[in-house]
Amino acid sequence: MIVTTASISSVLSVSRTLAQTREVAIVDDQAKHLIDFFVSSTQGAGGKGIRPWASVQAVNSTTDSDTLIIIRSKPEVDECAIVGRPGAGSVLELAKDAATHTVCCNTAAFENKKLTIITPDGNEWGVAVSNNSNTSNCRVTFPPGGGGMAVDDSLSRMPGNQDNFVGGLVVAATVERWYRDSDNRLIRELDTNDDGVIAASERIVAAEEVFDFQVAQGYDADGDGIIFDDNSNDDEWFGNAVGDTKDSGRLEDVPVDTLRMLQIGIIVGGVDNDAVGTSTRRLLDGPSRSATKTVLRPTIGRAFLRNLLTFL
Ligand SMILES: [Ca+2]
Ligand SMILES: [Ca+2]
Ligand SMILES: [Ca+2]
Ligand SMILES: [Ca+2]
Repeated sequence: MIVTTASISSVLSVSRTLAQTREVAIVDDQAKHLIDFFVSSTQGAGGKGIRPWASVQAVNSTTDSDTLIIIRSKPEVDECAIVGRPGAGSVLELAKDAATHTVCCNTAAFENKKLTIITPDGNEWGVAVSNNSNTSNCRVTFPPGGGGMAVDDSLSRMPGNQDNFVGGLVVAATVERWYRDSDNRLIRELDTNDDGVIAASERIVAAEEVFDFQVAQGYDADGDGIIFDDNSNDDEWFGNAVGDTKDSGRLEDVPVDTLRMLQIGIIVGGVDNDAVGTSTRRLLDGPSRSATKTVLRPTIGRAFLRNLLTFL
């Protein structure tokens, strides 16, 4: 009897282990697919005059998941040079000459479209929806005006004087926003019709059972070609250590164009009825995440911003 009982329990234990191994493999596979997707997405962000440091933006939370914003130029719309800011208000004048007149003065290309307005060095930018594009005088308007262009502050890094955009570029762009909601879902918002509003159809659930989503930004602050990482508040990564702030340690006053890499991390969970107790995991500077009867698997990917090669 004793031998039999021991045999049965060891068989049970083996099958429990197999089930857990299988669950871990499935969850790891899901996490890997998501991370591979984010690494290639962020490496391909930007384009045209949108610099990498403008095209991938992270909104860091110290208590919850982060938000990742990816801005991409539209390949089918030409970028246009800004030649003036008539009236010092919400109107920009674009280049017109024999070759580009029909492109840069094209109402259909710029009216009611989300545009990225970029300073000549690419280090300051505004994202705004133009409500009017005038074919005859080649001007685009960013309402409501009243002294300046109205931009989406959450995406923009505006110059002190909007005249500094003159000499820069206007680029048609799409904006994707990724975040995790309170139901452990990874959400993607994409304003496909460019009206500045996210409709229900423009919000999709990309993955479920996502227990955390974290983004860290790597800067080569001292220009030595290395992004120093010791998982602290005094390295060259922002968002990799609990309590990280940009103005702690060596990232204080770091220029925006020293952004070189991202870390994108995700904790994916899978139901595991054989699991005993509560599993707890933490990722980068995120909070501890706990779940019962669940396998929690953290995965991190690193993306080198490929478009930098164009600008260095
Ligand atoms: Ca974070
Ligand atoms: Ca919309
Ligand atoms: Ca460095
Ligand atoms: Ca750090």
